[in-house]
Amino acid sequence: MAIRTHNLDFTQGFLHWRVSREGEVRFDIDEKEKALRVAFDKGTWSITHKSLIPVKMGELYELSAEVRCRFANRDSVPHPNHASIAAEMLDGELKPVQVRFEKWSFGDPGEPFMLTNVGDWKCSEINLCGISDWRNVFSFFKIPGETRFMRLSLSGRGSGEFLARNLGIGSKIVKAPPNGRAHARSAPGARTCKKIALGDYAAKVIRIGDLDGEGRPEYVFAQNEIVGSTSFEDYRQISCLTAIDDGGQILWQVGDPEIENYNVTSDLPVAVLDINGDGNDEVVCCMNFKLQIREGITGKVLRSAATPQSKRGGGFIIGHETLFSHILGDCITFCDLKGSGRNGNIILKDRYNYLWSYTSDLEQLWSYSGKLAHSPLVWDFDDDGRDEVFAGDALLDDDGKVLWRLDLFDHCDSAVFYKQGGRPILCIANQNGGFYFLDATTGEITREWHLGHAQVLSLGNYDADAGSRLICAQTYWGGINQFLFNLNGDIIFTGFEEVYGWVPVNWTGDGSELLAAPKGLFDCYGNMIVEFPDPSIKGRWGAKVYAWDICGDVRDEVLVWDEKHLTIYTQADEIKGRIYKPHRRLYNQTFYGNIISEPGWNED
Ligand SMILES: [Ca+2]
Ligand SMILES: [Ca+2]
Ligand SMILES: [Ca+2]
Ligand SMILES: [Ca+2]
Repeated sequence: MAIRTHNLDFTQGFLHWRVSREGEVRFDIDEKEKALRVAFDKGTWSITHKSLIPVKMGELYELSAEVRCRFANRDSVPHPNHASIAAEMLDGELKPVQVRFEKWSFGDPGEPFMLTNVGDWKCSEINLCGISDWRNVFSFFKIPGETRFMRLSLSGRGSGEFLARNLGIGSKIVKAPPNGRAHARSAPGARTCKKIALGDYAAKVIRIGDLDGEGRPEYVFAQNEIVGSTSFEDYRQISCLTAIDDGGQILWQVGDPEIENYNVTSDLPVAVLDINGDGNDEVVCCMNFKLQIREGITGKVLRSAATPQSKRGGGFIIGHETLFSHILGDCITFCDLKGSGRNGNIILKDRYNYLWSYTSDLEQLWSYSGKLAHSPLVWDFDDDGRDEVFAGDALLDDDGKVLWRLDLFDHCDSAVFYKQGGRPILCIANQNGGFYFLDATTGEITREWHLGHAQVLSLGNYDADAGSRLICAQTYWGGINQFLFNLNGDIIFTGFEEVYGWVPVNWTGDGSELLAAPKGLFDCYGNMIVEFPDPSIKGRWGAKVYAWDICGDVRDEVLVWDEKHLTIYTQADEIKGRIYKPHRRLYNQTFYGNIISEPGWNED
């Protein structure tokens, strides 16, 4: 049912609406387009509906509109040229409703921290940037606790022209599937395989790899410290790297360990892989303005090059990163730009503006500046054997050429790629900009969802009965929610007001995957399927999780760590024969998802 609210389509002009502005802003009704038109130049504006719509906690609503955008300028510091449509949630005193929890009691979040106050509720926001012809947009949300009234508003700032018509607010559009339970029947229980007591070197950033080439993984911890701040962002550097074996013995350490340097709220430039093809994994990292390849087993520097000179770039997100003459480094991603069959290339980036590609000998190849993703998504999009790089706002060919470029609100936190009916599709989580499904050949948007601050994505075989892989997604800030999309881009499950996890785990070996959380494993519909014994959930900064095949058969173990312990959980049973073994690039480890599981079996 649609709610009857007066003059939402602006056919009676501004009757029942109240406008305000600062700077150059002009409001109009465009008779030809039958739409509201706002033209603005370095201005700020809002249009608020006068009705307070009474609502009840738990009700589901869809907010919809047709919009046309003309925001040409990509400069966006600190706020882009944009317009927004939103339903505000107001309490009994008409104050904005805040989202707070007593304590963090959920699974693994899509931000690397576990806050209990995520600010004013904002899950209904439809934020729009760039240039687009008429398109339908909508948000879908659940009324949070303490809300008594909902109020519709439009707002914008910067420079541009924005047209909107046919605003609508109505009832729910998505239903959870009736069974809402996936392949739970055959999941084995968990036992603790190893619990390693950590020293003062412990860190939220952990990397996993076979440093000595004997077949079992070792662990590298990266602590960090803030070395400088600008008005927008802290600059962080790796302060200590420590490699330990699976018995907890320190193999090597560089820098000074300090447990206060455990925490981090972003990625750090360190990654582990056999970059030179000799059978042992190396540690590739940035320390002291050097990009280094270190021998895994000793930490000895095998190769070193100055990190790139810092450059202003577009500054599209939070400003230029030029505090130091060279970059500190933010994230390292391995890929195969040459079709060598080996991941012998390195993508190094600063936090928001620039990325550079390298050979395994640390020769710089090409660079790109744009609205960067936290961690670029590398994949062979066109099946020519060479990886392309989705940088966040552009798809780059293996030689760095821009294949297409996007201009969406906010920046990309996470992306996954797949083919649906032969069509290459990229799904991205663009924070306050929303979730988008794009044709990966052209960059054309085919679906979009405005569900809150869009976070972490992972693609896996989360429900063996679903007939295809599914995409797990979360929102965080202004509300905490979990969603599940099918490959058509339909929402098939909503977990409002809680998150479960996003790291896919090949736990059963039967062809389906579960989601990792510090307390156990969830299915994709939010049911806890496996509880971990003696879970590590008391850490000062919360516990993080990851999946890796560490022991026993080819199924994944789950790593759970905080500042005190690294616990490795494995299955309570043993299986033989044909076991699921999906292909993933888990070595490109990031807090921001990007995990793509491709089906595979141990005997294939
Ligand atoms: Ca090893
Ligand atoms: Ca090697
Ligand atoms: Ca390619
Ligand atoms: Ca295993």
